[in-house]
Parts: sequence; structure tokens; C-alpha cells
Amino acid sequence: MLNKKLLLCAPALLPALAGAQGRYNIVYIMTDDHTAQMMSCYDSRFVNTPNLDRIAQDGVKFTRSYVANSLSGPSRACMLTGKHSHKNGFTNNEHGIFDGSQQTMPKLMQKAGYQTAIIGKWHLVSLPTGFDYWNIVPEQGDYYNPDFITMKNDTVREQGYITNVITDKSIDWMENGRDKSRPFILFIHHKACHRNWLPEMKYLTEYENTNFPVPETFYDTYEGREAAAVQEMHIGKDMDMAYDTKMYRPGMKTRLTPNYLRMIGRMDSVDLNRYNDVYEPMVLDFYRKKLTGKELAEFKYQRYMRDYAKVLKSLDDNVGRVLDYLKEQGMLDSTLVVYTSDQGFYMGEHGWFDKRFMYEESFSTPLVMRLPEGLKARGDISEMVQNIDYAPTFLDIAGAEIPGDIQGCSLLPLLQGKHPKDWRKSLYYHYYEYPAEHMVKRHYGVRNDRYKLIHFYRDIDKWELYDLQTDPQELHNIYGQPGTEKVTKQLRKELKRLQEQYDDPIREQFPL
Ligand code: SGN
Ligand code: CA
Repeated sequence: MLNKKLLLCAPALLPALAGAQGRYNIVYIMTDDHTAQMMSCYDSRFVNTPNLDRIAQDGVKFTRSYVANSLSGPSRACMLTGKHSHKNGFTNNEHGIFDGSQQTMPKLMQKAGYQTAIIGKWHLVSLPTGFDYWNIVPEQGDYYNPDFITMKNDTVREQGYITNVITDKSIDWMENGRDKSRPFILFIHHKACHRNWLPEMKYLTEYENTNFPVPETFYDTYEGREAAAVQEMHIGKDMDMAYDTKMYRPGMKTRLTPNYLRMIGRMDSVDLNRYNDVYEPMVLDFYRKKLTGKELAEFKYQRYMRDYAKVLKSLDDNVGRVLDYLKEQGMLDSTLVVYTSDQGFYMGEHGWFDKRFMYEESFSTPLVMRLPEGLKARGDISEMVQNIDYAPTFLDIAGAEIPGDIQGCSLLPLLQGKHPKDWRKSLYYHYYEYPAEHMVKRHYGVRNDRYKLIHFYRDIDKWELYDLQTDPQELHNIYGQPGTEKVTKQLRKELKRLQEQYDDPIREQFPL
């Protein structure tokens, strides 16, 4: 049978690679919920991320980088397998258990002679397989004095702020934990900058004097977009006053107050006092002002932006530490450094936080790579790429064969500075976690260079069509409008083709 993957991917190219040990090491750094708007090499409006930007400066920045399913566990499973959710079986966080007996990229990397290690957030319920070393946080992990699960399946509490601890452990593994004569792939998976954005002590007051610009679409009314209208991820309506904005007063009983108290309760008393010294005056001031309506919504937005930015500051420092370590060890020329997130995020666009939707802010994810000697590409890469591409890329770099059932495409030709004419022209997306927290309806869709078509289904049957050229903020659903017949037909055909290509059974539910 014809290998359908080849129809989408560029022809396989033989890697002419020569790292220090003959093969490149790979350091893969993935954060949680870090969106491109909050990374200065993508968007300089909000924060400065000099160390993340260093990665792109010495390599490449993908300007059209997307996920296959904008949620943590599913995104991680896509990355590890190179397959869409319906193929790797982990479609949603709430009920998913990753089947660790399946083929995964780390297992194939081991077969190719690589040492494999993962440190930090795992979030796939079953314990890791295919890693020579792992040390993961339970579920979402904690910002302060986090627990880690060891390979003996013990849970050990570590002192410190999670982003620092994960980095310490990662550098320690590179220094002391591996066989230095063999190449390695190390996955550094941060909790930063996941909800509820708790800062490191040294950055408690950082950004407190910054007023972030309120996004143009903050007061979106969701006209013509039924699924967008019924979500529960609205900064004004859905952010918890104690847990998210940290405006906690003794005796307060919001839905998430117990979670908030548990999290800050992990700090030792010295840190908790420092934390309270900064937040308590804000709390007093806030309740004195008795804000309502738009003022309250914008207050919550500022609190959200500031805390998220504080968390990022520690993240950026720690990425810098990894780059400095590789430099000091003379390993930069032989190591591919990848930085990405498990998905993008809303920073007030449409009035939202969280992710899940196939709209650009959360469908996209930052992706920059520092390239070792021999990989010639530099600057922006605009080909459409997706997180199912990472597995075949790393296998290609290892010189290993890419199994035919892997659905992503190797990015190696792009890293070599090539622009294959037959590179994919469209992307497929499928989100499943509904009904669930934030109430984002199930949907699948296709995006090409200019248009996006989305179908929301299950207890809703709505199509949305956007012209990203004239409506990049996706405010005008033009599905069904006169003049869109031709493009709708083309996109529905492309959607059907992708669902056949990727063998997603959902296609049975809507005859074209
Ligand atoms: C938690 C958060 C949600 C978030 C999910 C999934 N709630 O449940 O806001 O959408 O994680 O995030 S919280 O009250 O526990 O903070 S994911 O990145 O892991 O997919
Ligand atoms: Ca996430």
C-alpha cells in the first residue's frame, strides 16, 4: 500500500550530520501554556525573554507552528508518538491514560543508540516508558517545594521553586547522570507557566508597576460564534478571585480557595511571609476600591498578566542556565536545542485565559531551535509545522528510520535550509475534552495558508470559517455567507482528505 505519509511530507533526505560524537545531542525544553505573545522574539509588546530569544538568534524561529490538540496530555502524547490523538489514544486529560506499551519516539531513539531522559511535567497518568532516566512531577506539579516521582515510584519532596529545581536536575543529569560517550536526548518539561501562575520569591514584585495593554478583542461579544459564547474561560467571569488573582481574604470561600491555600501552604514560613508582604497590601487596596464591571475585569487582567510574566521571568533565566551550561561544556556545536510549549494560550484575547480552541492563539505554539554545526538554516521558517513533526525530526537527526505509521513530517530539510516545494499545505486539528472544565465544545478543523474551517460537534452542530488574511483575530465567522461557497467546498474537501489521510473515524459523522 502506498505510504500516505509521503504524500504530505517532503521526500526523506539522508541526514549528512556530524556532531561531536558523530551524532547530535538533543535538548528539548517544553513549557506549559507558554504562548508566543509572551515571547519577545515573536511579540515584543508585553515581556522581554532574552534567553529564549537567544535560541532563535542562533537558529530558527517557526512562524507557523501548531499543535494537533491544544491541551497538555494530548499534546505531549502527540509529541512522543508523532501521531494525532485518535491514533495514540490519549485524546483528553480527564479520562486519558497513555498506553506506554505503544511505539514512541523515545523508545526508537533508544534503539538508535541514544540515551533518553525526561525531567519535569509528564501528565500522561501511566509511568514513563522508553526513558533511561526519568524524574517527573505528579499530575500538574506544584510551584513551591514540589514533589517528584522517582524511577522507584517513590514520591520525594524537593526544596525550592519548581523551574529552578527542574533545571538543576536537568543539568545534573547532563553532568553526572549519563554516559558521555553516547548521544542523548533530554526532555526538560517545565510546569511554568501553567495556572495559577505563582512566582519565585525573587520576582514577587516584578512587573507590579507595569500596566499591560488590554487586547483589542478583550470585550468580544462572540457574535456568530456559538461555541465561543458558551465557554467558561473568561477572565472577567471565570477567573477565581482567590486562586487566580490571589485576592484572598481569610474566610473567603470561592470554588478554588482550597486549592489556593494548599498551594501557598507548601511554602516555608519565611517565604510565605515574604509572599504575604507583597500580596496583602494589594488585597487591602483591592477591597477598598470595590471594583465592578469593566474595572474589575481589567483589574483581573492586569493581575493575570503580571503573575504570568513573573513566572516567565524565572523560566527565561533557567533556559539561560541550560544554554550557558552547554556553552561551558563546549556542547553547543553538537547539540540541537528545541524550545516549545505544549500549546499556546489566551492573554486576554476574546476576554479569555486558557486554550483548547482552534483559534490562532491556542492552536499555535512557540517553536524555536538553536542549531548545531552543520544545520545551516537561520531566521524565520514559515512552512506550516505541527507537534506531530517533532518525533520524526528527532529520529531523522538520530539517523534512525522513521516508521511508516508516524503521521508527522521530519523538519530536518527545513533545518538544513531547504524549502521543499511539496511541503504540506494544510493542518488538521481535533479537540475532544468536552464536557469538562472551561466547557469548550468538541471540534475539528483544517487550516491552510489563508483560511480556517472548524466544525463544533457533539451537543452542537456549528461550522465556522475565517479568512485569516482579512480577519486575523477571527471575529467574523463567514461560514454560509454568500461568496464563500467555493472556498467552503475546497476546505471541506481538504478536511475530508486529511481525515482520510490520518484515518480519523469522525469523518463518518458528516457526509460531504
Ligand atoms: C487544570 C486547570 C485548568 C486547565 C487544565 C488543563 N485548572 O485543570 O484551567 O485548563 O488544568 O491544563 S486548575 O484549577 O487546576 O488550575 S493543561 O495544560 O494541563 O492541559
Ligand atoms: Ca498546557
